[in-house]
Amino acid sequence: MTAFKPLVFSGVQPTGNLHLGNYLGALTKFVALQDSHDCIYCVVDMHSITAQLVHADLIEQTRSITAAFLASGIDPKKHIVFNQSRVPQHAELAWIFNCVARIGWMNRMTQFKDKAGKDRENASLGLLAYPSLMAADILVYRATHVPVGDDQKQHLELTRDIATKFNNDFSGRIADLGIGVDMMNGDEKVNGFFPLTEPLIEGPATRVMSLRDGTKKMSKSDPSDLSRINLTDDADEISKKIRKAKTDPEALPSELDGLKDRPEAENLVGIFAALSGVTREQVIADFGGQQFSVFKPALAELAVEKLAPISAEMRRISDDRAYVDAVLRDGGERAGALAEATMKDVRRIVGFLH
Ligand code: AQP
Repeated sequence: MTAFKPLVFSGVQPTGNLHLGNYLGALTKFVALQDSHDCIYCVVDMHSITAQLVHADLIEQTRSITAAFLASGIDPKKHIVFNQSRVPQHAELAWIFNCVARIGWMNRMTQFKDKAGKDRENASLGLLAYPSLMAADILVYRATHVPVGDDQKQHLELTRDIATKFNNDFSGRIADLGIGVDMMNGDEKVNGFFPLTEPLIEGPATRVMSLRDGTKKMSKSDPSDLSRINLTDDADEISKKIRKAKTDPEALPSELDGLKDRPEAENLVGIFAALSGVTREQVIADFGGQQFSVFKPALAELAVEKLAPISAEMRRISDDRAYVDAVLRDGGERAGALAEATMKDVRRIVGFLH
């Protein structure tokens, strides 16, 4: 069998307003990859009930994330946009992966430790198994590339571990059925059913930090709204949040090295670089030696210029609920057909009688 066809998959949880971190860490990459790859972008509503079961309006949140995808420039005709719960094959494969993965692997996940906090015994079983469902999201399409922020790196390593173990555990069946694919695992040539998916984590803003604490990542669930710039914020809110962003009293350094141990300054420089499409070195070349009283207004102006059109487009698309629902329905049908084709083989490999 020939090599895996390059395919991009990624997902975003409908757990709140999308913020600048989601935009720079994920959405801008989703958009850029559309020209070179077939892409599947998913609103992962099943993931959103792992940390908190009951949401005020999960359906509206799902529509809102979809509107953000479309407003950012994702083309739902050329590619696939859908919500996870519409394609039950994700859950079916996740169950098999729950039996492939080891509890020790899940216990080591830093996101689980962060989200479960001190009361681990009381966290949902779904939160522990989150990476198994994420592996299923990706591998049910046999996706080869996943654009994500840096926080998802560990989950993607686990996705490769699950694929490797499945390929090894079922190597005999895969060979008997003749449905293995040759691939490279490092320098070693191996044969298996699932690809060893590559994460795509690069650029100056793979981990955008909170505007209130440069050591914490910008997050939808941070109780302080001042900690993040939401894609729905208007120009005044964006400017206010950047003005109030925590910084130290020093001017910006004249060398990139001078940002070490200055997490807030480093974060704002990274955001500027990512929004303007230049390197952090270039930002330092332009603003080195300047005070934040000069840098922050320039950053605010840039952020408003880049985000205001997306925010306006999001509002326009959100008002057309029928269109958003039609995109998800159509995407769900196309995704479902692809997922079912994979699951037909997976059921044969595992030995389920159908
Ligand atoms: N701060 C960030 N910087 C860069 N990328 C980020 N991503 C999230 N935060 C940052 C990337 O955005 C994509 C979607 O994330 P998600 O909503 O599925 O889950 P998350 O990582 O748990 O996002 P949040 O905002 O932190 O949500 P909560 O507060 O609900 O946990 C992913 O590619 C992620 O890497």
